[in-house]
Amino acid sequence: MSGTGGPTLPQERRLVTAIPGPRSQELMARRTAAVARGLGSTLPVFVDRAGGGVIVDVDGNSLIDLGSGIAVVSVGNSADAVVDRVQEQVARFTHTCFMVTPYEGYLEVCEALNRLTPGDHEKRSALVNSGAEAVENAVKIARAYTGRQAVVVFDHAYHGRTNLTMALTAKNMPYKHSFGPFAPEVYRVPMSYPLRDPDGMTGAEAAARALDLVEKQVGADNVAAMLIEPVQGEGGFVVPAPGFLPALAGWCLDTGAVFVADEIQTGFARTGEWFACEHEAVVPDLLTTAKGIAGGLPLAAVTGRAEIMDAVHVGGLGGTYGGNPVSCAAALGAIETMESLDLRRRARRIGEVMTSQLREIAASHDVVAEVRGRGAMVAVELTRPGSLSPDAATTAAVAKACHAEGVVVLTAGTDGNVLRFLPPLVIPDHLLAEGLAVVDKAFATVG
Ligand code: PLZ
Repeated sequence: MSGTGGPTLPQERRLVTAIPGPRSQELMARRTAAVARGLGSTLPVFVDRAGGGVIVDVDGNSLIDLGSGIAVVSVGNSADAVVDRVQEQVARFTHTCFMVTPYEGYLEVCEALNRLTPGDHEKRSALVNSGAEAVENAVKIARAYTGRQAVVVFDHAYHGRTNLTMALTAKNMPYKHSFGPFAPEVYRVPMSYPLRDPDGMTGAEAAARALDLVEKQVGADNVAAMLIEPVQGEGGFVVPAPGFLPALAGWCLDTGAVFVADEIQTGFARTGEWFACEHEAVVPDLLTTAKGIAGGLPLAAVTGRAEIMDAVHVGGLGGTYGGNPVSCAAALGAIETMESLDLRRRARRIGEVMTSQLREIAASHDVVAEVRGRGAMVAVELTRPGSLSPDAATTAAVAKACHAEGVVVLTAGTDGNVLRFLPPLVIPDHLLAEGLAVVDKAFATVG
């Protein structure tokens, strides 16, 4: 066992002060004085340690983690293999810049990505620092390959906070408000959203609705890339109707557009497969990854068909820190952990437990309009009973009640009315059950 961190922590919920405790409150005051106001925080507690399914704060409270730092620490915080490989690498060298003098760890991560992503065609990968940067690069590559400019995205999409990715992201507040002008040549079309689409609309029909707009308003010949999250993350874990993704991918194949799957939130075993596209046997041309790839260290990637990836001129891709050797070591440790612990299987199991428990909650609280998700990526959407009118206030109140009881849950959705669950895939069964019992109680308390 390495270090004194994550994996050795007692796997228990333990509240020894109110949330936040006095030490966290002191740090919150310093934070207000030192940190820019634009950065929000879901919980006002400061972290001392974390591992497995718990986060221990500076007051000694042990919280159940049902968020994984937004789908990042799927292998748990400070997972042994991540810590070991990072420690070994950090002592050997911390940075040379892959564009100056390369190193093997970068290759090993690209080889793993080329092996694990859908499709057995020849692939190439490029490593960058953040999800937004991966998405930006995917667009650059698709434009270079096709010689076209337009990018098609979907309602409720989230792709990042940089200038181009703000344009690609749907929701104004808080991501875009007052930050324009945004990048041009971005076109938004309707997503398949079974809860909110006309009754019985199939995936193929939802795709036809979107593609008709693309053909009339953009023109098939102008589309460089169609970019989509196979299950939307920040948008509220919207799972498109079966057939939607295959129809879009098929249209891209027919028209020469590059089909890009943004698997930054869904990737790396989260949904029960390595990548969410696999649930419908969709093979994207390009795929973006980040978050779960490196156990918490900053790393992201674009992976895809060799002929598309290699359409870019030498020197056209890069960045000082992209594929940092310490992050690459962490990624190799995370991937090794996912394979050795069979975390895809564990994600499916977690998904079954969460879905059945949340369905029970839904049965007794008519504010829950739907329970949905894939694998260990499950959400409930809250509406005013008997309608589809979003209920953000109750969603926020339930989340707050969970936080007060020491369970970290996140919200999502264009309307802020989705409660989402993304536990670390190594969370022990008893903690998952206890976390969900707290959620149940929170619904009862909020009424
Ligand atoms: N694409 C599908 O989920 C990041 C955003 C948190 P970065 N989602 C969490 C926040 O409020 O900033 C995300 C994603 C999908 C792209 C991104 C962007 O990844 O690593 O945050 O840039």
